[in-house]
Amino acid sequence: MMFRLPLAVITIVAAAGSLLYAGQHAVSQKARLFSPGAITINVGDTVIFKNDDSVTHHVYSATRGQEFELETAEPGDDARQTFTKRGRAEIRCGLHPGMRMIVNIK
Ligand SMILES: [Cu+2]
Repeated sequence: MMFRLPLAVITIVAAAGSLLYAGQHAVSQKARLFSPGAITINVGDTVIFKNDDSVTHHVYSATRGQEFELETAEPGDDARQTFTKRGRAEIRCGLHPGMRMIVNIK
């Protein structure tokens, strides 16, 4: 019993630590492009899509297994997506068909 409690505490602290340090990655939407055009992140990381443009933007993925759609974002606003599965997601804007980027999730 002497060993079990400290071990449990260590496990909880480690789990909390990994949540605390889940990465955040900024992607800009500017001049009707995503920038950068590709990023690599870890499972559990969040990508913040910042609208640095003068027009409304949108973010979605129709990639199989990585599907999501965020609310449209006005200039100055951002939209966030946490990626919970390994793989590769093609990110697009529903308002500007030429806007595409890749998120690789390790
Ligand atoms: Cu757009």
